[in-house]
Amino acid sequence: MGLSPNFFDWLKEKQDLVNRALKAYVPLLEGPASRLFEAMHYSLMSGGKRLRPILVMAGAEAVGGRPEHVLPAACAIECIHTYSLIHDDLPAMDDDDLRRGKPTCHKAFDEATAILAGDGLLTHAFRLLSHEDLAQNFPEVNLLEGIRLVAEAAGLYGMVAGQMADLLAEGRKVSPEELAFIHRHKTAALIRASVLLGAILTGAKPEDKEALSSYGWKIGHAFQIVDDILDLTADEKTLGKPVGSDIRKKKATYPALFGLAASREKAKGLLEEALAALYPFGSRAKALADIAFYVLERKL
Ligand code: GRG
Repeated sequence: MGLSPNFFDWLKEKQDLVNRALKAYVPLLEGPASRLFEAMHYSLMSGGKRLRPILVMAGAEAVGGRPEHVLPAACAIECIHTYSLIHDDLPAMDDDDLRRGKPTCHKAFDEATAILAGDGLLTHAFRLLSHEDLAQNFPEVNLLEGIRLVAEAAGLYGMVAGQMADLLAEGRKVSPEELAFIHRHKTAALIRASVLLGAILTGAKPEDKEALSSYGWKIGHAFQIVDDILDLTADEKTLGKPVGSDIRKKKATYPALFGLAASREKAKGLLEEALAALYPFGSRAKALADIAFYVLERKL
């Protein structure tokens, strides 16, 4: 078992679909505030993998939904992800000059514009989650459940809290429990919410939501562990940042605490658990299974 032979063609097709939808659903307005829209689009369209929006579509598919029906929600998640990267790169946070090999938003524009671009993307995400194109295909009660899910995962029960804990952990050794808290909140919460969002909009049964939630947590944790491994081992050119930069910043990472070999083993174990959670969905979860393999094997 492993990646389907045509996985990368499939991935490219889905990435193109997301890119077209982002252009359609995120405004690029002329006028006195045009710089804001340019900055938002600069970061939004700068070559992200689109993992989270593709998970939204694959989550819908797993419970019998049509991927194109959840596109506004998929774009909303990518807006939130992009906002988090823009703010994370700011001097007050990680102070990074490069993201995906290009100048970060505050370097290409300026700090105030980058803050507002992040704010604009986060706010627009909730406009998209309540979009009439979603309301046309799904009951509004499903939209409301999706909005609640995303607000929790992006905010105080997820990413924002995880980012705070991560910043507070900088420069000192953290316990395994603290590291697990950081990973779960900062990274895994939004990844889990992406899968669940597609399923919830489509009208998933409680047992389906439980299984997809489990899958989401597992691949979310695996994603962060692999990210830490790549940061340690990949070269400067591919990542656009110095080798081991998170380690040099004395960040809480899995390899720093447990070593490289144990980190690889942990990620593999999580992949197996994620695949096991997909069993009840049969062939409808093929995309989700492929994405789990991709999370483990990715090089970028
Ligand atoms: C500022 C509230 C706030 C949160 C920031 C996302 C985040 C929290 C910090 C980014 C630091 C980081 C590198 C976290 C590791 C996980 C992660 C989000 C990696 C980047 O995601 P990818 O690889 O990015 O999906 P692409 O470039 O493909 O979109």
